[in-house]
Amino acid sequence: MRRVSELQIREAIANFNYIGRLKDRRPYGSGHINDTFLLTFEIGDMGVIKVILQRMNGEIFNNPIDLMENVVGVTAYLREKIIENGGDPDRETLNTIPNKDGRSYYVDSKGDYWRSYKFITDATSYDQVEKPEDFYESAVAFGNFQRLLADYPAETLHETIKGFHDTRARFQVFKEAVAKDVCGRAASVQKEIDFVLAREDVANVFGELLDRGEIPLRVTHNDTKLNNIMIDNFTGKGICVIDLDTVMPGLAMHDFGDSIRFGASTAAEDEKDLSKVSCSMELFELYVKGFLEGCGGKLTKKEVELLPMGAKVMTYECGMRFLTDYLEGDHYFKVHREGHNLDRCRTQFKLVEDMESKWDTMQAIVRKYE
Ligand code: ADP
Ligand code: GN1
Ligand code: MG
Repeated sequence: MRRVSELQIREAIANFNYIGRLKDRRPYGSGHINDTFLLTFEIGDMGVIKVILQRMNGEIFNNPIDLMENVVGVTAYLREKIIENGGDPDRETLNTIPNKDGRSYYVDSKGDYWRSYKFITDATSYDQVEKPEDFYESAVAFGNFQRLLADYPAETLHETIKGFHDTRARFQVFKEAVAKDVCGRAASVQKEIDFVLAREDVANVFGELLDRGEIPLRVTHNDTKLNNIMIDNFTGKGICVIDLDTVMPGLAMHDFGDSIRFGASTAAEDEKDLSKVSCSMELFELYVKGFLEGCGGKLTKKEVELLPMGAKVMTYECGMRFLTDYLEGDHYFKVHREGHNLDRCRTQFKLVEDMESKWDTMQAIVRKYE
């Protein structure tokens, strides 16, 4: 995606319904997809207020209007549920700030789409688990999110990225990337390529179960990494699920699995020293417990049984996506150094291997909470 220019940022700021004097503006967060800024305004003598401004990634999300329709629909629905439950709708769900025409997005003169959210105060999004309790609370919150949306009219949701977690289809895309080898990088990563090819069964497992009607589609988040949840700085509760770009019909096991891949790892997603990377069974167990509590009995026996498989499939898929992007010249995920996507791919494959060696333990843990 083209770098965002100074002029574009100024234009966007001028076109949202903000008041007060802009005091500070800085790039924010560590998401791999959108360009996020934190703006601080001073409103007369009333003090300062922060907001989030984002340029949406128009290459990845090619229909930002549909996407924002999903976000507005889901957040309005959640808002009502939160109010019913006596919660604070300004902190417990995202709230869009309209542009000057009253729309939930602004299109700038370069054709890029922007949106703005109220800033969730006194809460943190973590890139790695610092306290195990935070991970447990994030599990409860992601489980809750799924439960709260259980009756959301799924047919009104647009598919913002086609086949987002269709691992079978991603396997084919990966093979094409290897065959084309546009950057001439394939020979240097044969070991990683072989790792993917040797596990085609992992790519197929959920597609086959869906084909046979053995698992249900639900409204899911589809990008449940730890930094997509805000943890309250005082209570330690997971108060708000953010990054709603990929809320679509999907699999409960994917939401569970993506959290494990990112949060139960003992190292960062881009750690270069693979000896530091493993899947913590303590964190895995905490997440199983929290997620099932949050889901409140909504999952079928089969879905619960398949949770370890969800962790393995999502970790494998993510590693394959990083490797595909590396082979294609790093056009999808933001990279901050040479070989960044390859480093990320390697941590994911190390995690998959580690899960394979701990498979019986993972299954035994899930059985404890069935
Ligand atoms: P990406 O798709 O690039 O990951 P996100 O929507 O997840 O974009 O935003 C990136 C980061 O910005 C988040 O991880 C979080 O730290 C921060 N963030 C996003 N929205 C808010 C918000 N409403 N309040 C506070 N922080 C936010
Ligand atoms: C991206 O947007 P962000 O940074 O929360 C990606 C996820 C990957 C993740 C890997 C829309 O998530 O699917 O699992 O990076 N989101 C999209 O860290 O592709
Ligand atoms: Mg994010």
